[in-house]
Amino acid sequence: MGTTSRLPLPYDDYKNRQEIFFKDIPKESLILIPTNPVCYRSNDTTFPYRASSYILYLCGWKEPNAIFMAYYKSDSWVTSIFVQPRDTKAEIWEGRRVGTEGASSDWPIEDAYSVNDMENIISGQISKSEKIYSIKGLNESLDKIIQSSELEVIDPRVILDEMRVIKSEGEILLMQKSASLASQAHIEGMKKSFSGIGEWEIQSIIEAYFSSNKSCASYGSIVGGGDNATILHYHSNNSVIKNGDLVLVDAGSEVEGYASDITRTWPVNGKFTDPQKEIYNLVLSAELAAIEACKVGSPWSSSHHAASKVIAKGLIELGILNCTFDEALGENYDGPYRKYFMHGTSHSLGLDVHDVGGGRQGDKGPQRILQPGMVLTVEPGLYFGSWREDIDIPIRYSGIGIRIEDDVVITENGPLVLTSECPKEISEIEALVGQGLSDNHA
Ligand SMILES: [Mn+2]
Repeated sequence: MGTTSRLPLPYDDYKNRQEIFFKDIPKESLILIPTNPVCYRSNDTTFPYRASSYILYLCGWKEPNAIFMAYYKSDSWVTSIFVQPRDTKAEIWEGRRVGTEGASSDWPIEDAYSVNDMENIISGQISKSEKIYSIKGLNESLDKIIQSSELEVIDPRVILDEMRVIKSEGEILLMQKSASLASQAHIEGMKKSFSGIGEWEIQSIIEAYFSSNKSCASYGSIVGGGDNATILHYHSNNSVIKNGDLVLVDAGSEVEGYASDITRTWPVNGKFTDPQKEIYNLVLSAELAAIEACKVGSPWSSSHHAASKVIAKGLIELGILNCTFDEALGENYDGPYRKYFMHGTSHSLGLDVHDVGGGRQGDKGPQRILQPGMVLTVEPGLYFGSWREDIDIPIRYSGIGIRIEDDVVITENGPLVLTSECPKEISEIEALVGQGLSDNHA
């Protein structure tokens, strides 16, 4: 029969992570890391299950109702996991389970217990401990047991987040797979676009590509045609895209838990208009400058500052802003260019699409310095919603929304773009759009 899951990374990678994690934990502590709860969509039907990134990171466990536990005994840390036990009746309905035997033999964990025994076993461990390291709010039963102990509870994410910021070679390989898959999916979307296509149809082309490769979307795909591209988290995807309009597609896949995150913007009829070209090339220059700024030793904000400078200068040149460069940029990069470029340029990418480890270390710590193995997105954009009453823009740019986003690894040899298979030059895009259509759309 065999197990229903397998480890995406070598067994020893998980063991090493656990060891590094334990180094920061006092020996009289009990570690309890619950996974995500199952979420209901409607009545008794659930959303597709996704384990917590922390439990995936520590031991690769994908099934729900699990808790990773560790405590110090004699002279070493003992790792264990609570899992759903084998249960023919439940498995007939919900699917096969790894069970306790499978967990302790094939996963990087010494002992495995049934989750049905958690109260007794955890209470027993609590009585031998002085502190608890746990993540609250994911497992109600666990929270109750912990609360009744009256021990100090410390959030282990402070330690785990810093570990997760730097990706291993194995993780970067998985992220490269995820990025390549999403790049190909965007190319499929470009090839099958035509005037009058529905946003939902482009969404389905891209997501079909994910599922046909045993992957899934790492977040809700954004497909916005025309003015809809000027709404940053547009999710309706229910409008028809007119001849002459651009479509902005922000969609990424997940491979073995690791996310990719790509945005491309293309004309559905295959030809950029002059005003679209002007804005597109400005965003592209900003994106290229921001990627170049992704260097070891530079502050986290380097990519955003590089993109912002190009955008501010370009907006003046196009007559959209009527002021000096310094005024356009503002003292703290908060000048009027922000009316059209409202978001940040980069976020961390990893097990979570908006991964842990943002611009600062901890909440109020110093700005993070870019180091080899960090993976971040670079995604400047410009948005001229015709519906916006708060901005004044030349009519030729009204209704244009453009974002270009790639995934970048920081390396000693400069930025490595994981999404480089996905074209972004105007000539490359124009050559692709509509090329995969059958005759009735050509
Ligand atoms: Mn992103």
